[in-house]
Amino acid sequence: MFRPSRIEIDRAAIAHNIKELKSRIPQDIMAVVKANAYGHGAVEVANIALKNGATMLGVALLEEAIELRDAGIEAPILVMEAQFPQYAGIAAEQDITLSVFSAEWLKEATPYIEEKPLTVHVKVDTGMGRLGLRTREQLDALLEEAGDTFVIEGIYTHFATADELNSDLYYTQQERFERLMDGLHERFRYIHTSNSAGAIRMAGQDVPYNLVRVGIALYGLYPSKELETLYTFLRPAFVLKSQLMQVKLLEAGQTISYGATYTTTEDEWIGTVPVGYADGWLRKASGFEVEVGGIRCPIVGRVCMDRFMIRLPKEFPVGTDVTLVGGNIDIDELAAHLETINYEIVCQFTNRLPRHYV
Ligand code: PMH
Repeated sequence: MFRPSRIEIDRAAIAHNIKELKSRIPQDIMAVVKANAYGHGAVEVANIALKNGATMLGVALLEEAIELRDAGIEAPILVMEAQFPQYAGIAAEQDITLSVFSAEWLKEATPYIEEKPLTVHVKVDTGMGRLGLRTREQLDALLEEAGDTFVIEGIYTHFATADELNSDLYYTQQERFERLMDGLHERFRYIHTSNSAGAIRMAGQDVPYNLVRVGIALYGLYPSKELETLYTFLRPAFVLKSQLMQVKLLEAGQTISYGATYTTTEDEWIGTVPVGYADGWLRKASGFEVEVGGIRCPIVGRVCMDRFMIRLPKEFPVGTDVTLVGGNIDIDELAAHLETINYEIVCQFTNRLPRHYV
């Protein structure tokens, strides 16, 4: 790799986060490593998580599950996004668990399943309005359809507002789920409702759930500011760094970048940083700050495809480290500047930025 720009993933932070979670909750932990482990690297994170207490992995796509199997990972993997029934056999062959929510799907998938039965978790929609069955009749019909072709191993739902402490919907969803489950708890090996926020909120409560699906907390980030008031043990694992590629002194009246939106007002030291919007460092980051030598420096002018410029307080040598995310640059502060959430920030960086595991 020639470019100095890189994402550094702190393995010890991920191990710490999962161990700390494990010490607080009685449930088994599914490490949610979809979307390349929220940009952190799926295979690497899966291995760290499994080594430190997770017993299952969660992904969105069948492709993502196969990537983990191809890397030699043998732990159970749940695909949480719906898949078309014609791919059921491929999942069964590789011991990949799919999410299902209708008897019709099972019927359509049956001809594609050969020797090995397909393991499934039933997805229940209790208020997210996204995926899942909504009535007990639909659940009963699905259970009836299963036969020997399917192992109905689990059932689950997903909260829309677990990260909002004053949301009634969070409790309404739990009530709906329990109403639907009436008398059926023994039927399933795994019953799960919680993401990171739900897992922590339920810590210490006596709940009939034995698995949690943990994504953002694994990466050391908080699902929301409100949740940060409940627990503070997480350590972020994600750092984005680069180095100064050019440093120059411009006199007053010089313009910077496309559209010439920034003009120097005095003699200014300007540094060029080789990360741009093609790496996922968005144009909207213009006006935000990065860190050079412990000092925060403003991004001046528009972010380009491959680079952007910053105003330095003094001359720095070419090759000086620049921190874009992590260290003194809090990811939630960047998220606020970009009018988004930390989840979207870590997912947005493209594969042009190499991931280094430190
Ligand atoms: N379970 C399901 C079904 C999910 O979709 C997600 C995250 C998680 C668990 C983990 O959530 P956490 O990262 O808050 O712990 N899914 C998404 C999503 O679809 N958009 O943002 C996060």
